[in-house]
This record gives sequence, C-alpha cells and structure tokens, in this order.
Amino acid sequence: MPMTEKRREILETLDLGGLNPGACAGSRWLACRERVIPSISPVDGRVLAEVCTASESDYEEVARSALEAFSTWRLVPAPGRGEIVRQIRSRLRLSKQELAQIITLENGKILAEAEGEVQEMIDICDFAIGLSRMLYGYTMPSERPGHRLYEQYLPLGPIGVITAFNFPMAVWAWNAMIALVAGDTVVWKPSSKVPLCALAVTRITGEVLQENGLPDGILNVIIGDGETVGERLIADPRMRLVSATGSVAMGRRVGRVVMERLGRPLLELGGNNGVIVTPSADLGLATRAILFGAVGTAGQRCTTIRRLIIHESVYDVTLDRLARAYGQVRVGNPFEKKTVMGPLIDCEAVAAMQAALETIRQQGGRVRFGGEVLRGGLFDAGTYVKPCIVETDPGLPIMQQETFAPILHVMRYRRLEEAIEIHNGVPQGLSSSIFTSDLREAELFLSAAGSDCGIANVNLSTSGAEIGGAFGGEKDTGGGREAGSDAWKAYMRRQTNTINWSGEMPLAQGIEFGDFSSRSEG
Ligand code: UN1
Repeated sequence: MPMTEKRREILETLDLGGLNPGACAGSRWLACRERVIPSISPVDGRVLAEVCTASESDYEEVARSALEAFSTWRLVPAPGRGEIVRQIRSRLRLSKQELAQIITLENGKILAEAEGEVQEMIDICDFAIGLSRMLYGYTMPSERPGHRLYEQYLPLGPIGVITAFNFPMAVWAWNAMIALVAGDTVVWKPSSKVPLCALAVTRITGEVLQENGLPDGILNVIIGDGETVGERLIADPRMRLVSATGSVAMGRRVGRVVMERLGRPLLELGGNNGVIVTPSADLGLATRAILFGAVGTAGQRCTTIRRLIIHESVYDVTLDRLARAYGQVRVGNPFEKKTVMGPLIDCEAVAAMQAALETIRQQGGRVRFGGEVLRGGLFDAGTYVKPCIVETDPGLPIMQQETFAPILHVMRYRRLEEAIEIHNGVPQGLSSSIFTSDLREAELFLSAAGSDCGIANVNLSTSGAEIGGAFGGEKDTGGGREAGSDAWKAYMRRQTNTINWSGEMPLAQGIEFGDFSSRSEG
C-alpha cells in the first residue's frame, strides 16, 4: 500500500483528523486556538496532521475539571476503579495494531518495538487491575491496651504527568493506570513532538469514561508549550504530584517548582547507562543483548546502553563481534520487517548526534563504526543515521553527558573494582548491567559496593525492563519510581490511624499527664 494511503487509513481508524484540538477533559474536547503545530513523521519528514495547542486558559479549564472529577472518582471503590482500567485495557488490546502504527509513524521506532510499547500499556493495565484489590496498608500492634493502630492509603488528588517523545504512550500508562486505581485524576502533558499518539489514546479512554457515565476530568490531556501550559501545570497546587520524564534540565526545573510549593515531584530523567563485560561473559549472548540495548529505539531510550566497559582480555574479540553485528544492522523504513533501526525523532536530534561525535573526536575518542547521516530516497528526510561505536577513554568529559542517539562508547578495564568505579563515575544512575558467568563478580556488582543505579541486571540489556518492577534511578536520574512493585504508594495519601476502643486514655511512651482520673465518666 502506498505510504500516504496507509497513513490516512491509520489516522482515520484512530479517529484523528487533519486538524485536531490539543486539549480534552475526559471525553470533552476543547476548542483550542493558541497555535497550530504540525506533527511531522520522522519516517519521511512529512506532516502527518496538525494540532491546535492549548492556551493557559484551556489549561485552567482542564485542571478545574480534574479537580471536580476527583471529588467523585475518589469515592468509587478501588476495585470499581480497577474495572474501568479493565475496560481501557480491552480497548487498547483491540486497537493494538493501529496504536503501534501511529507510534511508528510519529516516533519512528520500528513496528515490533511499537507493538511492544502498546503491550507495555496493556501489561500495566493488568497490573493495575490486580492492584486495585491490593492497596494494602500495615496493621501494627499498638503499645496501648484497647487501641488499634494501622495505616491506609487514600486517593491523593489530581496529578500531572509529563511524558517524553521516546515512549509516547507507555510512560503515560505506567503513571495514569496506577493513578486511576489509586483514585487520582490525571492531567497528561505529552511531548509536542508526538501529540497524535496522546490524542489517539485519549479518544479511547474518553469513550470508556463516557460509556460508564463518569464525569469529564478523570483522564485529561493538554498539548501546549512548556513555557506556558507546562509552567502552569508544575506550579499548580491542585496537582498534588507531578510525574515527569525527560531531560535532567527539565527535571531540575520541575523539581524546583514542585518542591517550592511542597508538592510531590516524581522524576525519571536521563540515563547514561553502563555495561561491564567480564572475562567469563558469554560473548554471543552479550553481543546480542548489547545490540538490542544500544541500537534499539535508535538509541533513544532512557535505558539505552551508552557505555561499554570491557575487560582487556576480551576487549578486541568483543569489539570485533560488535562491529560485525553493527555492520548487519538494517537502518530504514521502520514499517519494514527487516529493519532493525528506524530514524531519529527529528533533524535536530541528528544534528545533536553529529555535534557530540565532533566533540568526541576533539577530546580524543575514535569512531570505530558508523555515525554517518544517511542520504538518498527515504533517507532524504535527514533523520536516518548509522549507529555508531566509539573507542574512548573513561576520563573524557563527554562521558559525563547523555547524548540521546545511538552512540556506544567502548572502553577497557583491568580489575572489576576499577570497572565499577568507571561505571559509577557519571552523574546519572538509571540502569546498568554486567555480563559474567562468575557468581562472585555478579554479586559484587549487585552489592552495596557495586552498581549505584536504580536498575542493575546480570546477563541482559540495561533496557527493556518489565513493568512488574519499580522503574527509575538515582542521582541525576531523579530518584522517582514508577510502574510496578510498590511504586503505587507515591500516588496515594498515606494515613496512620489509631483507634481507642478501651474507655481508658493511656498515653504512648507511658507518659503520665497530670493526675486526672483516666476513666471516662459515663
Ligand atoms: C524510557 O526510555 O523512558 O526499560 C522508558 C525500558 C522500557 C521503558 C523505557 N521498558 O527500556
């Protein structure tokens, strides 16, 4: 099917028009008039559709609905909220193919990975549905006779969710589906680079909310400028939690503004993820995992492998294998089955990659493979590059930065302690891994003296985490945890309750307070 016909069909199936409003409260779309922005497909550089962005007063309307809806939603029993997530899940499942296609069109990741992203949404729905019956609090033995002591988790309020271009649906789902069962309402501000993905999902969730007779304002979306709408959202005391995914610079700003008003920031920022390859590593397995981690999503995951620290005894052989594997990576149309790497998100990302390569060369790094911008046919979009391997020294200043592109820095080590020091010697701390068949090496890497990241793996990539674990990282990565495990607790208000059923009034810590009779009168 020719490209234009195909994309028209995808847009139509998802109910997306040529010009789309950029704000929605539940199922009520606002007549936005701020600015018209194009959604440009990195696949061929052509405009897919346009979006009218939201103004500050549109934001106000959406935030007001989110607050109003909260007063109803928080009273729906949590398993009933889980039932709404179940219905959203089945719609997402039904639309899996179309949703994956719009991700590929708008973001450029290969179809298999886009399908994986939709699956990640479905998975977190499953998790959230179960969770809706498991929002457990502890019961503790009280030190006072006739007292009951326990804690409970209550809905928090409207929350803001800011997401990046690289996971245009899944990261929202990690936050929003957990927030829904927690009893919160959600205002989603997606990246303006991928607005159609957000609008497509909002159409689906809006239908479910409407069919269930729920108020507008439970799940909302707002597409607009960071300086206006974004700033309003982060400064808004009604948004009790702001969960933001993106650059460290963005996260610092969000963190400062949200903390200033004593709201809760939940930050998932940059990664500069390292992998250690030890002498006992299974190199065949390591090569495959590293290829997925470094080249997958064209190096644009926050979990992408960016630094490879290889033992000197296996350095040459590992690098040879990798260079051979890189040589077989098919870069091209992300809709084609044989393609392994699609385009970068836009020409600015390509320029940033080229600038980073220039800096690497100036600092003494040596390009071992790739890095070129591709030209001719589809490649004339200017968004396609060859993935790149650079031989480097851990001391280069550029190693401290994350470049959101498929550049893999390779360096050597002698002792494992030295490798761990190199590994931890960057400001970011998201994901990490070690390839080894030696139990001692693996355990050292996972110990208090090992990786300082939020995620540490053995014999697999730093990327491609399952939703069941808590996701997030330390240091400049921001410290937040999303998705599975007990990450849900951040989305709820924790309350400690003590109930006195004794008829006496004993005080904690054995305090005697005056000599009033401790027996109640009647
Ligand atoms: C991100 O890049 O922001 O672990 C999220 C992974 C994916 C999520 C990445 N499950 O690579």
